[in-house]
Amino acid sequence: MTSGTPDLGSQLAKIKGAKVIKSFCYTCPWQCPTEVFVRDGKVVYHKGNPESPNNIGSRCAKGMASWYVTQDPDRLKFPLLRTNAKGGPGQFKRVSWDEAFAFIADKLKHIKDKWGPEAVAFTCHHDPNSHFYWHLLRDLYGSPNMYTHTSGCEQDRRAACLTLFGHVFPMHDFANSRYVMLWGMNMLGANQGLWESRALMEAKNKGCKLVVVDPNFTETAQKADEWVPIQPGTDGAMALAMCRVIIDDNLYDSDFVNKYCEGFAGFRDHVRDKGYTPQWAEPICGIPAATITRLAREFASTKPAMSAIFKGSGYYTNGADAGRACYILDAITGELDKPGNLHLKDWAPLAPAVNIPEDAKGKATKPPLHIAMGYPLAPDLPNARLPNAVINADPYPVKALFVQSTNPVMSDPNRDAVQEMFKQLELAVTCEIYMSETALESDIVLPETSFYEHAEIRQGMWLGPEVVLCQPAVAPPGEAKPAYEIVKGIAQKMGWGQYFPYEKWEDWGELMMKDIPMSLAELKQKGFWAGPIRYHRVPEGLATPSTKVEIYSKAYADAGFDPYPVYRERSVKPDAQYPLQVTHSKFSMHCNIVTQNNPYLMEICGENWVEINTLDAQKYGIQDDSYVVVESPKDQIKIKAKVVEGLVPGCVSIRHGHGFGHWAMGTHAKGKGAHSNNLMDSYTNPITGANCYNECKVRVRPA
Ligand SMILES: Nc1nc2c(c(=O)[nH]1)N[C@H]1C(S)=C(S)[C@@H](COP(=O)(O)OP(=O)(O)OC[C@H]3O[C@@H](n4cnc5c(=O)[nH]c(N)nc54)[C@H](O)[C@@H]3O)O[C@H]1N2
Ligand SMILES: Nc1nc2c(c(=O)[nH]1)N[C@H]1C(S)=C(S)[C@@H](COP(=O)(O)OP(=O)(O)OC[C@H]3O[C@@H](n4cnc5c(=O)[nH]c(N)nc54)[C@H](O)[C@@H]3O)O[C@H]1N2
Ligand code: SF4
Ligand SMILES: [Mo]
Repeated sequence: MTSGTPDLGSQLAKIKGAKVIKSFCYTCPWQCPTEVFVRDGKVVYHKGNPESPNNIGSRCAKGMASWYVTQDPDRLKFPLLRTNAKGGPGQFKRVSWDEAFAFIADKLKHIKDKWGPEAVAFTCHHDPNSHFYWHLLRDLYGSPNMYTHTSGCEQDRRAACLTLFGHVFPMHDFANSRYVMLWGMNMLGANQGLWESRALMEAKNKGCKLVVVDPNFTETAQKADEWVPIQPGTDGAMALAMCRVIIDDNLYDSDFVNKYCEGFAGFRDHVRDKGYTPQWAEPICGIPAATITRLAREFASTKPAMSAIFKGSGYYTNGADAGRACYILDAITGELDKPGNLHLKDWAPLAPAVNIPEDAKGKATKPPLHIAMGYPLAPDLPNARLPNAVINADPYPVKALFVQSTNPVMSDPNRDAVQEMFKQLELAVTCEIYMSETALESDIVLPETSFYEHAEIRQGMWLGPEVVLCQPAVAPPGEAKPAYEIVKGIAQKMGWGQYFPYEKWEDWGELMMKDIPMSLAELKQKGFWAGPIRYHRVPEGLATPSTKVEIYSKAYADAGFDPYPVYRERSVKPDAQYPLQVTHSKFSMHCNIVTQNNPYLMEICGENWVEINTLDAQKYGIQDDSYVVVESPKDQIKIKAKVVEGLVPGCVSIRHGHGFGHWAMGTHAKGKGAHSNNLMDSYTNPITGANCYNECKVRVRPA
């Protein structure tokens, strides 16, 4: 629904006396600002906040269906303590919050005494209010191991952005672009910000050329001017060959590279010395040399332009340098942080919600896990290596894991290893809204509130600096609590209650907003604060060690890696026994492992499937819409097959999100679809620590 469109739903809700609460949706990580209409304690209607630049009033199907979470009888309602031995699905008894807090505090004290604070790690996905846990476990307790699940997500992209641009999460200024090249980034399927998807299509309507490089003919590829059906795991070769053409044809921006880039001359020699030509790349990528040459020339001579990645070029052991190479296209053409480019957004100056005095801070005696594991360049924990730390005390013992809003048993590669890890942990605490597969492996399960039931103030995912707010709209189910109350409860049992003095969420909300030019009261009325969009930050100096775009990375050289991106083959390639390459992709109608207990979304998309090309389907006797067995050297699954034309022959695309016991207690999710994460082993990108879900070969046969 856009502003200006007659909005009968909201008029009706107002007539019927509903209260309107400004909030945001957190069904997927893009947190669209919303208006939630509440009457008699129930969500009766909700829509996008029409004033917000993030979604301009619109929402996606997942967001629209998300109100169900407030009434889902399968939600966790009480703290649950495990009563049976670890190693099988948990049996639990209801305990009071007081007992739960005391149990956790006792274990934490014991673990710190025996193993040190670094034996406790924390991980999360959507990180709803996770910073409260960090104040407790990092600042006071002293663990350096506060992580998120990024290695399962955009870890390669994040590492490339940090290395080259000193920026953790650039946005995309599609609206002003005239040439957009997306490497495996499915904006219109697995949507990122709704404003980004809209801006991309509006730019296209104004004549922007959209090129999608992806083995799969995705929703975005279907809307593109050109689909480049690349062989999986070979983006690095194509991007480096494009760089070579741009350099050899003198199409690079010499002023920009001289002033603002570190190591351009060395890079020019590097791509020549290594022989990275389109002719070299053709047999690797399966893309004709003439096409690579033409795309390079088009890209470099159309301005403004953007070459962007998300996870498509990642998920392989060679994904780190592939990502760097795709972004170096932006750097050498001088297409960075100007209108229409990759955008090095400013962050809002949000202050901490909790201030722990220096003299109260706990001290770690060991380095953070990612450093100790040998991944100094990893922007987050290489979480496929965490089972090894827990099971083998390598690099040092890890005894406790807090898991909030993430489901590693379902989401990380090699489910066997993840389950074994949970078996070995002395303390596994899962903070969830459902009895997830990970909760089932835990010692204690804490019911958290959903974004309809708690407050949160966070950075907005828009071009300018932005703050977005969600506010409690309805009461939580049972005794579910928000993270800020859970942390306060544990802290009190640890003897640290005085550091969490807030009585209501507005108390910490005021603290967070102190440097934002908007009061908390105004934020509650409006739902967001947005500052001005700025461009042209490169000449001001970037947050890299040299303050320039680091095409040459000294950090890489110091860590023993190639300072310039190189192309190497990935680790696992199909062979005679397992002739098909696995790739993964997401559903437009679901988000990850979050939405499969929603009956409305399950009605549209009730199970996941594997896509296979017509030629391969013929070869292996696979019928469309029939069930097949997908078998890797490690495991096998039974899953529905979709026979498609638009997929590079020789690879399959497994749609992610359903399957396994998922959720153990979710009526609508249980038993639907198949879970592919035990097909692959625990491959980790050697530079960034990213999970390599696509390092996996399979064979397929009718079930
Ligand atoms: N509707 C919906 N929206 C979502 C999500 C969701 O589950 N559903 N999830 C959210 C999250 S957590 C994320 S991280 C983003 C994900 O956003 P995307 O990364 O855009 O989503 P994926 O579907 O995982 O896309 C991966 C794409 O990479 C392609 N690919 C695989 N191998 C290669 C390769 O070697 N080279 C290239 N060029 N492409 C390759 C796949 O075919 C697939 O199209 O979306 C977010 N938004
Ligand atoms: N095979 C394969 N594996 C993948 C992917 C893939 O494409 N293929 N995608 C990867 C990507 S990009 C990502 S981002 C990860 C995502 O994997 P995870 O990090 O596991 O995150 P999600 O799947 O988003 O959500 C996990 C849990 O959060 C819970 N949850 C939802 N809302 C809340 C809340 O408000 N509070 C709390 N406490 N819990 C909540 C849900 O019940 C769910 O169990 O998976 C990765 N794994
Ligand atoms: S894009 Fe994400 S945050 Fe926005 S409405 Fe959809 S699910 Fe919610
Ligand atoms: Mo993700």
